[in-house]
Amino acid sequence: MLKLVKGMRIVAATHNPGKVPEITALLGGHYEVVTAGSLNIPEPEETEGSFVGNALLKARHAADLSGEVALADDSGLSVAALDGAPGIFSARWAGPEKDFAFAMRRVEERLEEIRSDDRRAWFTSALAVAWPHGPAVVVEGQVHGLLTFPPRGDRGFGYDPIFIPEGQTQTFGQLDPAVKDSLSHRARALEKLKAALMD
Ligand code: ITT
Repeated sequence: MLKLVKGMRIVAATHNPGKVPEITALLGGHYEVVTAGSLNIPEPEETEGSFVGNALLKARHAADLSGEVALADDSGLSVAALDGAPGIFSARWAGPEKDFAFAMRRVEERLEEIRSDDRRAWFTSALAVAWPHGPAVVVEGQVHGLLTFPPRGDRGFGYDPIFIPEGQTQTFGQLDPAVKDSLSHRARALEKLKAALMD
């Protein structure tokens, strides 16, 4: 049976510095987390058309190159009025400079262009674990909420300052990281992963 054994080393197959503290906190100190970047594993091209596909691709790439178990996250913001955009293109909307102030303005401008006042949105995280040249497991979690403009707060990363999760009045950019980690898309995906792979 596939299991993640406590204390083992897991390669976090991400090059996004915003995700690393969240993944480390969510793994609850039970595992030794090293990043793909620190092992000089290059970032693969995300060629799949879904969060699940890209998470599997990134985990497989890091596991095969490192020879260790790897965990990858593929995630993004989907806006109801924009038919789910930016979705899997969330990172790419920030351009090569990874400018998320620009990406958040782009979301606001698109909503203005179509004159929509529907502010519903959700984050998705697909988490994949792959064994080197072996099997892989993937799960998905979501959190729904509302967008707000202008951006508020300087915590978190990416689109956090424009997203108010259901049941809260502040954005992920304002909330304590522990609150985000208790209800985020990534936390919900990790709950499923724990049920599947952890004792
Ligand atoms: P890796 O592939 O190296 O992990 P990346 O930034 O390219 O890094 P993704 O392809 O999964 O990762 O892009 C996800 C983007 O969606 C990310 O850059 C953020 O802008 C956004 N995003 C995902 N989770 C988020 C969160 O919890 N808060 C804010 N924005 C988030």
